[in-house]
Amino acid sequence: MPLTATCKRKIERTLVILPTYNEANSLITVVDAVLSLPENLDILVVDDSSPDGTADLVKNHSAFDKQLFLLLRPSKQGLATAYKEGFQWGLKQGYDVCMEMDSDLSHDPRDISRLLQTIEEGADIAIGSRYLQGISVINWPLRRLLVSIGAGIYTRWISGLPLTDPTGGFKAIHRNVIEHLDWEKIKSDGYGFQIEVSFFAHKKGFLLKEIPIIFTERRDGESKFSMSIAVEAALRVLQLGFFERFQSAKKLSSSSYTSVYETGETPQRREEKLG
Ligand SMILES: Nc1nc2c(ncn2[C@@H]2O[C@H](COP(=O)(O)OP(=O)(O)OP(=O)(O)O)[C@@H](O)[C@H]2O)c(=O)[nH]1
Ligand SMILES: [Mg+2]
Repeated sequence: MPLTATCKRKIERTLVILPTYNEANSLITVVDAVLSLPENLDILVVDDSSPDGTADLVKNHSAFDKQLFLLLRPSKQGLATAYKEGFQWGLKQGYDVCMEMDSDLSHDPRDISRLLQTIEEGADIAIGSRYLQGISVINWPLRRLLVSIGAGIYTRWISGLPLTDPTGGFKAIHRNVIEHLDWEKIKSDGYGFQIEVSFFAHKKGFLLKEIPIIFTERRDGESKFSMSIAVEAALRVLQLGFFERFQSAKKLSSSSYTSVYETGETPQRREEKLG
């Protein structure tokens, strides 16, 4: 559905959630870049007591407890729960939009404005895609690139999720999605979380829109990517695929489900329906 001016909605407060585990070398550069944007954004760092002292850098920043907040967890608990807790914090504080972003400078803070504009134009989730205009990834080893591209093809094929970059982690999410998503259905600890959020939001009738971004390999710190995270995501996608087939079978028998792409619903109408 083309997004039109009639779908425009106002975003007053946005929270950028930055999960961190040992990101002391890059975090403050990311924080300062986000705070310097004209949108007047707030930041929540969700740190799992990083041994490198990432949390202390947050506490010592001049914007701490004004525009920069810290959720400190006692131990490393994974990306998924970091975002889940961050979203709930954002809802309680009354933010209109919560953003997901890495703290390692792989995501360019200057792309935040375009993601937010996409939400203003009517999308419920705006996703930065590395594969919307060819391959826009800088400095990744070939093996990592092939894993990412393969994961995208596999996820689209098995689950039917219509995204060019279903594992991408640079997103703006409107609070309606956070309020209405069935969070207990989201099981992954790692990257599968990104797929699950988009999958269940799409199934619920929310409008997902991708915009092109350029992704740059981290320059500092260590990757938390692991084969176990990739396997967890692959198995979860299989389950989602079964879920999808089951839903399609139910749809054929009851004709009850229509996606937003078919109905052309506006966010306002969906809000009425979901509210
Ligand atoms: N709080 C918290 N943050 C995490 C955890 N695992 C990863 N992160 C953060 O989540 C973001 C994404 O993780 P990355 O390791 O950069 O994952 P990636 O971008 O796919 O892989 P690389 O860039 O190759 O490292 C980074 O900001 C990490 O510091 C975790 O267990 N807890
Ligand atoms: Mg990264």
